[in-house]
Amino acid sequence: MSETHSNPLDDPNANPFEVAADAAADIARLTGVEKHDIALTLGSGWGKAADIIGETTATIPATEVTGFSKPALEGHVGTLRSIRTPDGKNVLVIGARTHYYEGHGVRRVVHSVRTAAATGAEIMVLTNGAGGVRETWTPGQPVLISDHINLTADSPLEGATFIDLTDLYSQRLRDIARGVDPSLDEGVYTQFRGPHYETPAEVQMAKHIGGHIVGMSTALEAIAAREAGMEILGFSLITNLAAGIQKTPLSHAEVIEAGREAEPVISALLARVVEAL
Ligand code: 8IG
Repeated sequence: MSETHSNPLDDPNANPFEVAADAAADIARLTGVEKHDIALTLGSGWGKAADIIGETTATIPATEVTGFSKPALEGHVGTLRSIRTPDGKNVLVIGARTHYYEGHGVRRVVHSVRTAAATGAEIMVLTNGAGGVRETWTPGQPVLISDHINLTADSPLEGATFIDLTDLYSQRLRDIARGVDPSLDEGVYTQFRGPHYETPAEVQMAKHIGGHIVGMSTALEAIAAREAGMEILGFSLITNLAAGIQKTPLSHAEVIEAGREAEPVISALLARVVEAL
């Protein structure tokens, strides 16, 4: 990906919270919405939710907001949208996730979350497409994230910033989601660095240490969201069973296809959950 504009977060002397405050000011100016109440990051398969949560009042290319960059990946949208729900909540929908495997550093990965907090959002909803470790799960199934294991060996926090991660994925918010769909299962999200999928042995390791979902995002974002004081709700769309759990090789095409098929159902679910928050 060629970048014509330099990103302020690439300056090691930049204060990432000041960059996020600048980004939030850009969003307020470009959307005309002074405060957002809920922020929503839409991962693979979840994109359609933006169309049914409410009325889109503004759509901004991510490249117009300080510190954001174009998404590197098919299936990801490079826009930020401001949506007004029927009951009057302002939802900031982030369709431009920067993944850790892109190699721009963890500050760039969590910039959208810090920006969401700076816009005033008290609730951060993180969604993703991921692999399932539990054999009982089937591709196309949404599951709640109950906790995570961060295998990136990195953190978005810098210095002696000791943040409590008990109840990181809020029990209160999971209960609300289950009120909408009592059949929702939940599991522990295990973030690998990627971009390769796991070996079957690595999936067995994840299983043995207590992981149920394998993915390449979300855990680092959740940590930053908690640092910023937000309450977090996490959803994974199981697009494939993890390597060795399913007997066929994994492919990005399969992941996109599973997402496409599940999209109407999980988007409707997410819209109902957002309404209930
Ligand atoms: I979609 O099986 C999706 N993302 N690490 N493993 C990891 N990330 C994923 C997978 C998977 N499927």
